[in-house]
Amino acid sequence: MASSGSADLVIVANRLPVDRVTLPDGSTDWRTSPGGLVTAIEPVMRANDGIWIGWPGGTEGDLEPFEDEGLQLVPINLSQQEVEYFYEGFANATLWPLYHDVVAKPEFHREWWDSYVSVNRRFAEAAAAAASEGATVWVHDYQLQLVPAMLRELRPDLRIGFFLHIPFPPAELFQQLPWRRQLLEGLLGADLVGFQLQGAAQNFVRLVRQRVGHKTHRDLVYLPDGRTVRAAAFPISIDAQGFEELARSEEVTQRAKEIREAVGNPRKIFLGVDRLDYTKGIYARLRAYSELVVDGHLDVEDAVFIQVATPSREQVEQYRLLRDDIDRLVGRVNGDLGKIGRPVIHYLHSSYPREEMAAFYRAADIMAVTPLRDGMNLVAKEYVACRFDDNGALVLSEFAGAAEELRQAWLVNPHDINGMKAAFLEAYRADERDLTRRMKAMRKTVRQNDVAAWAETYLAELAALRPSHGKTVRPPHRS
Ligand code: ADQ
Repeated sequence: MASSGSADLVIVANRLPVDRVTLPDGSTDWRTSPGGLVTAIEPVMRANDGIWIGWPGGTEGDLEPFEDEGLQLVPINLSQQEVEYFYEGFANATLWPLYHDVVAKPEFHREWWDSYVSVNRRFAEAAAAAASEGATVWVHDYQLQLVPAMLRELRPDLRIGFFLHIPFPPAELFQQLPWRRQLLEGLLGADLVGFQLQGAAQNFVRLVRQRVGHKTHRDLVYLPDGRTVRAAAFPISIDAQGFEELARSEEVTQRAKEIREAVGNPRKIFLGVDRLDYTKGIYARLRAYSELVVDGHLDVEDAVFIQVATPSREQVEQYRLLRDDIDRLVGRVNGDLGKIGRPVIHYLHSSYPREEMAAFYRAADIMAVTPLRDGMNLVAKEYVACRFDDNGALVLSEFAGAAEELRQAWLVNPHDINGMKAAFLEAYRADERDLTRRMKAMRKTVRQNDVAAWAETYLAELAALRPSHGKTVRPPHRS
């Protein structure tokens, strides 16, 4: 057994919750990255003096553990080849497309897999070294599916949780993977395997029964060594109150007005906000919208589409191709249909602070969230949280996890261009009463199930599985 460290709670995720920034004088510093996971986990981390293990980005090796704003961070260094094989390769060109319904073709390369195994081992070893006797270790996402079993072997005393942020595919797709059994066995190292949706947990249990041959009953897997693993759904959410407060602030109110003016004060603004990823359905969405203009249902004087796309995974071939496709589509649509000062689509390929995102959400009348497949989709929930005036319309893909909760949205099949056009028009023409009724119900859902509740529920259920085993994680201090 590896010697134990001092932390009662260890978070293991591909990325650290901070980004390295270069200051004007050339030196480097760390800035907390604004992701939802940090918001969710930070309070529990602080209450338990937790440690976060992750890759800081880049390939500058030999970074030592450090503290940033009271958080203990342990960087895992990756070589250039590991970035290419483990991160861009196996994680983002094999697993990502395979787990998202094969909307792009997954590539299978043995050297990528070897790199995935060795990087997962490095994360597991770092977790084993950081965790105290009986500690709780919470491993996150598809990049680290082998960590639970590797860690259990090193440290059987630990309580180990795993949460998958992306969909878990049906058996028919998963079994294409040459290393399917190893991945399932990797996940079975955890006590609790969490998914966004019930259906994903069921896919997992069924695969374990078929491919690994373990006995299962409902959400439980019985291992030959007497251990039981539970697979269950924990739909992730957002800091709903934080977003609402931001949206209500004077600055954001003013900025939302400026945005509306800057795009010519049209009757209605459509908005799309995504990482620039082929799973997000950006191309089909913009095509559907532009066809409404071609057909004469929408006029560029009355309506505009703002598409905000965060640069993402730019070294991966599929993402470069997507960027070119979107660039061309936007150029053509604006060239063919726009007028001076009235483009059909405003396209912003950039990342923004949370305040600016809140201003976009407040400025938009119709939010279009139309992924081809998405684990949850936090953008949909952020939009709802910002609409404190109970208006605004959400057009939401049936294939986003969020669709299971946000039933009052205009639900669409993102492969059906005509269906999407119809939903956009309905949302555009909806009367105030209809909008209010739908938004009120969705806001209630998002407020009640926020990200703090998500983290607390997950950790409580993990602790409840084997109550006599391991220490208890303290709940976050409430402000
Ligand atoms: P993502 O695929 O990244 O997350 P999503 O859930 O929509 O997708 O989260 C994106 C986040 O990035 C949101 O918080 C959004 O505000 C932010 N963002 C998007 N564009 C931005 C921009 N231009 N500038 C700044 N911020 C921007 C994965 C899964 C999802 C799952 C989450 C959480 O793919 O399905 O919901 O993890 O589990």
